[in-house]
Amino acid sequence: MDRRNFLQRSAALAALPLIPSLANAGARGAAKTSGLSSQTITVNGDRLNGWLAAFDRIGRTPTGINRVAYSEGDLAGRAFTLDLFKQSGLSPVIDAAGNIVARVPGSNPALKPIVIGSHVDSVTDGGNFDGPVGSFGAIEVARTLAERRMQLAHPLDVVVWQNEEGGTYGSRLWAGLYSEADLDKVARSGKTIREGIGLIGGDVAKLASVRRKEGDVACYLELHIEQGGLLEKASKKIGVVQGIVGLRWFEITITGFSNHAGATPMDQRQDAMLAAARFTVAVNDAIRRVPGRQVATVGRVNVTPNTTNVIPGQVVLTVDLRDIEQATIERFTQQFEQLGREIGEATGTQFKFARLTDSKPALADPRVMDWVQQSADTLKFTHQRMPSGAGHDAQEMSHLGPMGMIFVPSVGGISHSPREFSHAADITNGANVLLHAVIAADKSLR
Ligand code: HGY
Ligand code: MN
Ligand code: MN
Repeated sequence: MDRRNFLQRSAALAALPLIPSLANAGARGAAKTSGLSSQTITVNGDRLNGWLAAFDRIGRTPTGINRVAYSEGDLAGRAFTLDLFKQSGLSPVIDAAGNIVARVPGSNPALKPIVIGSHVDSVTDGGNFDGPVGSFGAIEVARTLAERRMQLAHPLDVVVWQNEEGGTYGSRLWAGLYSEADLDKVARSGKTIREGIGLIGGDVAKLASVRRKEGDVACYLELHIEQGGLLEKASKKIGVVQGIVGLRWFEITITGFSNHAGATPMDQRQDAMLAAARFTVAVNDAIRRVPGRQVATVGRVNVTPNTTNVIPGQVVLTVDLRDIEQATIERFTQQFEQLGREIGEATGTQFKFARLTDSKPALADPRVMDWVQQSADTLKFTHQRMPSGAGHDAQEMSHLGPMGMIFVPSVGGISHSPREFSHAADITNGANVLLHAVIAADKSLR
């Protein structure tokens, strides 16, 4: 199904009849999970993909999807998502961190919750699938369980994390992986994290109330598009994620001296742009010189005064450094700082390194990988185990309990782009694997 008729599956599919609230499923004596055989249970793929088709217009601009955290597009995306929760009989609340959380009671309230979810904020000029597939897939799983009157033993928390793209803030606030200084960092929308949390309905004064510690989560499962091309290349339907790369974002301020572009001889310049250009090439060379899967990207550059006839006096650029090994990240951090000193020396400029965000590499729990794999086998979907080159809230959630992720193919391996696309059938497959993995986790973790 191509993009055009994907969009024709209008919101009408989404406007489905309301069902009584799930929140008091227990009160209505829902059948326990020993009711229907979980073999027969499947999600409503048309409904799920209808939601995604309707969501495509939210925050869409001529250059792509812009639901950047704390922006108008994000607020609209969160409002749409809250409506989906309610349409699906869930009772969402905004926690102090600004995450959207809905709890479905389990038959044994003494058990820790199984948590499923993802995010709905996007990068600048991004796509419609990175985040919403897992967020709406989680809502669909909860709705399907209720419609089939299957109550888990564990409570089930459906979560839409805030500001995943700016550094997995919503989940880091649950896991306590942040500092007070982080809250004053300026997000892509121009608001600080602190301002953003207030804007989306959180309460910075009460962040302690969302804090969980290791063992507070029975299991975390996240459905997500692969954002790479491995599944498509291998013609596999499901990715069983083994681990998520660690990532470190630097903001580097290079200070030179603004001067006249015509009257300043070439050997008397402190050209911040020249230093930035040399540094960008040197970072790329350093990363590629060593065999491995490490990656580094200079993605954002701001030049001051950014004027044709003035030698740039300042450049602020970012580096996104990732690898599955933390030691590799540390090693390249040293190398980049050394390059800054050397290039600064050679160009008469100063390099100042600041850390924007740091997420540690995280391994999926072997049991959770097995539940995902067994679910794919039950549903007869081909699958392969694989790493995640993208960062996810799941890596922060791995500090609170056993974590696992389910990948579905990205067409052409494209993501963080308006050309990001995943087929409806693949999305439905992923949601069905999530559903069965949740049921398996519930049975095994009792
Ligand atoms: O940047 C990432 O890897 C993720 O999409 N936030
Ligand atoms: Mn994502
Ligand atoms: Mn992303």
